[in-house]
Amino acid sequence: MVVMDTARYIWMDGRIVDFEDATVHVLTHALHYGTGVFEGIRAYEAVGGTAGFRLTDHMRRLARSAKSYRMDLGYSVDEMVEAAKEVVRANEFSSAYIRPIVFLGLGALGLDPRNAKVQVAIITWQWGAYLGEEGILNGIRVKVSSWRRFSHDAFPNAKATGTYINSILAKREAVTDGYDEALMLNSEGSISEGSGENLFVIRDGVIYTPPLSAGCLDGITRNSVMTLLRDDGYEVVEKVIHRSDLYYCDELFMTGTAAEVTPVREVDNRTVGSGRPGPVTRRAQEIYADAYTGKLDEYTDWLDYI
Ligand code: PPE
Repeated sequence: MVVMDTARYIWMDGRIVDFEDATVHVLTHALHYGTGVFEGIRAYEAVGGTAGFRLTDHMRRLARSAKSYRMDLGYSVDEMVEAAKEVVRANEFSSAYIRPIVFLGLGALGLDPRNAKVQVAIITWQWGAYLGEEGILNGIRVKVSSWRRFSHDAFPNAKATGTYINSILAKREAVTDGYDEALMLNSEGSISEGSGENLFVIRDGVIYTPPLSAGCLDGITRNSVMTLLRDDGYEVVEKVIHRSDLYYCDELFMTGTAAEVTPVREVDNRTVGSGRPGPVTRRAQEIYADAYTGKLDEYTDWLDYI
């Protein structure tokens, strides 16, 4: 999946180090308890040069995630943005996936980690189509997982490393059963999100997505796509979505930094719409790509040039 040897340099605790030197100790608190927060950002070749798409917004979310877990990031959002740029430049990437991570290191084990040192790293690598080239072109097959999404009142709405074991259970079940991706219900039984993506449903020309209270991540791609589609004249509604809504809809797609806009062609062995990516999905893919490549003047604020 991730071709780690393409990145020669990693930013770690304030400086660029060689790939081989970006290591941690086995007593790292986050290894034992999942006490980390992270981000995923893509940088693209855009009009005017390589640019991180909503890089600053991602670093803001990282700072919020850290705060919610009482971790002192130790760098400002601007410093984190600069560090991300620095590591992409050091690796001479013209496009890249960027992974900042903030985690508790050495100094304490046990559940009161006040003495554990906060460590910060920014890794970058080349990451192709998250759900496969074929998936982004023609759509993926998903199944509703038997694993529920962790409840929104059990964890802050943050991107924390530890919570991903819930997504991994769902993803592995889906892949083992022959599907591309898992969709998770929340504890109330309504649709929350995919293992690593938000979800959009289209019916009779209206676009629906679950509200944050359904327990989904406050996705930056979700937010971008909602804005772009609304500005394009579509009605986009945040609404509780049930499993059967997926069976009766015209189109379905998933969004995420890694997944971008990925069409869904089948849910629980039922064909979605015509079985081919529909017009709204195609339009969402098109305007999202135009936005991240800097082709739309209205959204150039979303680009942080590297
Ligand atoms: N929900 C989850 C659970 C999630 O992990 C992601 C991103 C999203 C929604 C979409 O969020 P955003 O990227 O802000 O639009 N998943 C990241 C990591 C995936 C991974 O496998 O690692 C990503 O897309 O970078």
